Amino acid sequence: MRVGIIGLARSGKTTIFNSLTGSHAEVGTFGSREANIAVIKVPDPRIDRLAEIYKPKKKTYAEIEFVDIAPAEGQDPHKTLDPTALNLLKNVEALVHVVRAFHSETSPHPLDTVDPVRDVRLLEEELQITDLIIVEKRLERLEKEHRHDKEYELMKRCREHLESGKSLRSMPLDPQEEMALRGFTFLSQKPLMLAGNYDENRIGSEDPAGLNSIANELGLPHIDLCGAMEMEVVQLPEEERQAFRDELGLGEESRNLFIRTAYELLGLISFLTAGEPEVRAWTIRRGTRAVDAAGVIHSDIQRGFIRAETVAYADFIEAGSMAKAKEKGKVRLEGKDYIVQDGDILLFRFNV
Ligand SMILES: Nc1nc2c(ncn2[C@@H]2O[C@H](COP(=O)(O)OP(=O)(O)OP(=O)(O)O)[C@@H](O)[C@H]2O)c(=O)[nH]1
Ligand SMILES: [Mg+2]
Repeated sequence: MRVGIIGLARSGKTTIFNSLTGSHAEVGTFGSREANIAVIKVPDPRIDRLAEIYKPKKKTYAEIEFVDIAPAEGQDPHKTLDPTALNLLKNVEALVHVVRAFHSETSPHPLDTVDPVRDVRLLEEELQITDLIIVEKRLERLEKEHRHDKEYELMKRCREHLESGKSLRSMPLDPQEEMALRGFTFLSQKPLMLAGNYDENRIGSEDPAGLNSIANELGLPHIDLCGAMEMEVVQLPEEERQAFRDELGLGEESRNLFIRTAYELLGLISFLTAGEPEVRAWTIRRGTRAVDAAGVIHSDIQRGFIRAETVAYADFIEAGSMAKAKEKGKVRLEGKDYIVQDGDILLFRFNV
């Protein structure tokens, strides 16, 4: 699972990237052209528990790769995306928009004033326009070929939707249309979460920046944090972190909380595989069919899919072992179209 971190210049993207991944990428470089990339493990007590039971050779957590995008130097300060960024974002499955709500004289906002609601609207618009350009090109092409088919109708709907100032993620699609759009990797269709980056003294007060209301208006999930402080904490030696957090009244380790929240808010779930060689969590989007989940492990398993032997994590733990879970009738055989649930322990039967 790959997540892109986007936002206006100097909104604290790299700072938050560092605090999430424990990296030490340079902050305040004002548009360094290097994207920062790091992989983190998603904390998951279910994996720890399954590993105690199976004593596997290998224990593998779900992973999220964060890509920290840097806006190009010298470009329009209202913009966050350039060809390099667009290229990187093609392959991300979800987006975190870092919205600046902190004030800093040494590192001023590129638009001079701190106005999170404006920034959210700006970036939404940028994503929509980026998609609209692709849609229009495609429509031109289809018209030239006199193809007034289903795709043509779908593209026209996309155009209308985008032109009315809405992102594609809010456009209802049936599974066939979903498939038809997949190849375009539309940015405004990717799940997006807002991360409000606050001054330390304002975090926790009642919606100081209006982010709550804009998030609600646009139907976007949203969290608040203080990037600068989180980064400081993460870069401390582990044994000093808690004392520092207590001193600042920061509460529990918010890095893990952020990761789990991001995971949920972005509509991600894990299915599990368990055996002696490996206990492992795999990331999928909520609503994924069993046959597509199989493809996350290997395309052969997807191609040759027969059935998925399925047991819910809680049922498995309650039964105590796979044999007992079977005895109790908790292990089901599911077909291709079964919608995989968070925590399903799956064993795929396939034939290639
Ligand atoms: N006070 C305060 N300053 C912050 C916070 N987060 C980031 N900063 C400062 O803001 C400046 C920009 O932070 P970066 O993390 O480099 O921002 P960015 O979005 O990656 O910037 P670009 O990559 O240049 O677009 C730095 O000087 C940070 O120290 C915060 O939560 N509070
Ligand atoms: Mg940066």
